[in-house]
Amino acid sequence: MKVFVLGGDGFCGWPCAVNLADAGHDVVIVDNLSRRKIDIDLGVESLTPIATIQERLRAWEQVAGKPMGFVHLDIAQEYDRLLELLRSERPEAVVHFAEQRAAPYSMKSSATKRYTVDNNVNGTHNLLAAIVESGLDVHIVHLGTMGVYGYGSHRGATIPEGYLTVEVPQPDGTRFTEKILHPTDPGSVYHMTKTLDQLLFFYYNKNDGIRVTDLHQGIVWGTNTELTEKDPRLTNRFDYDGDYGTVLNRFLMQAAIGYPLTVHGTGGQTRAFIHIRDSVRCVQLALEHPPTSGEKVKIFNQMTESHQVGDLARKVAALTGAEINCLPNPRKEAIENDLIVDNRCFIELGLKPTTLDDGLLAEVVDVARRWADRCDRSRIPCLSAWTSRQAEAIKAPA
Ligand code: NAD
Ligand code: USQ
Repeated sequence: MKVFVLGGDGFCGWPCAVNLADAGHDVVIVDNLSRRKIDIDLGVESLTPIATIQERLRAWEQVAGKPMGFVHLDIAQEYDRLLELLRSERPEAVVHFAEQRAAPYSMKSSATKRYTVDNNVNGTHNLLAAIVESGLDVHIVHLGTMGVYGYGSHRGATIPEGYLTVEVPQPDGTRFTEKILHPTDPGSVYHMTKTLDQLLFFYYNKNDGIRVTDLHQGIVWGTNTELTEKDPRLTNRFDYDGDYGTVLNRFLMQAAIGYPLTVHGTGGQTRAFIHIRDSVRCVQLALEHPPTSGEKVKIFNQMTESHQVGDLARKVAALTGAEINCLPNPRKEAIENDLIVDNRCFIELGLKPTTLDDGLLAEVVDVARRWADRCDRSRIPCLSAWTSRQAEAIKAPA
């Protein structure tokens, strides 16, 4: 099928685009290359050397024997071009990765808060409005986040796949049950944009019958897939800096260069994780199992394991001999939380998860140690603070 991959030059989008092309789909990447520009603004680079999008596409054509399309377009700013592209290419599905995805970057300043809201909310809304205006029946597969449910206490309850069944008491003492979107509890401006996306999907699905699958994805770890390993020019990015690096990949890189693992607070935060290979597979499964006409938004929890940050640090330390450093937390977040997640939709569709135990060591040896000399140690600390109180705490001498 013809598929647009919005944000297909990014960390999750690139291996996904390559995988869909390999599976025989006719892939067009749509990206404004803003992520590469943010690297330049921040003065950081992916730990792995990444080729330009043009080199990536040339390499893919040589490896696969057929080309992938690319359109340089800003989905949040260029509505008319987006509409025209939909009309001319008539995709059957659009996978939507094209958002500013770092929570710390979104909390850096009022400028980055405003950019994150403008970019993410406008981009998603433009896509929905353009699909309606085009009159096409396009299935949207959106990359959302587990963070929409929040990381406060769920009092031991299992987080369902998007919808919660509630009982509503009536004045006459009777009760009725209702399935509602799970209440949201975002922990950053970035996470808040994902909760707004959810409402946009809910509305356009109800009003216009747009078919949507919203993937509530956990923290992605790892770097490459079998396909991106086929040519050095296909190598995926690996972020390690204090804004874009996510916790487990940061710990793996820190262990590789002998930098004490940067645990925020006591490390009692529990989060959901998924390997990049499984993320790619889940997107393909979601595309191949679209909602039927008239079906409400499908929501899948795209994660395979939950771990406490402190436990992850201890696991990586046991594997590598790294030291652990508990730092003042730059974020305003619960010191500790429970996280039990229902992810049976993907398991029932046949996902075979890559576990931490299977993949950690390979990632340290093959990626983090291999590229260790490209790391700029001065860019490791997380300096984006959630409030002035956190800013003071991270500045205070240890
Ligand atoms: P990324 O920053 O590496 O990639 C995002 C891509 O989208 C970039 O190539 C960027 O240039 C592009 N983009 C951003 N705004 C755009 C716009 N207005 N128009 C066109 N292109 C635009 O991020 P990622 O890690 O690949 O994440 C992709 C998606 O998956 C995001 O929506 C993110 O919220 C979600 N997600 C990521 C993770 C993770 O751990 N990386 C976890 C859960 C969910
Ligand atoms: N943390 C540390 N040390 C570090 C970095 C982070 O202890 O060096 C802690 C944070 O304080 C937080 C947890 O690790 O408690 C997770 O942080 P993260 O940066 O790995 O992940 P997060 O900010 O939640 O965002 C990432 C992606 C985002 C995605 C989200 C999925 O950047 O795009 O939506 O993971 S989820 O966490 O499930 O909401």
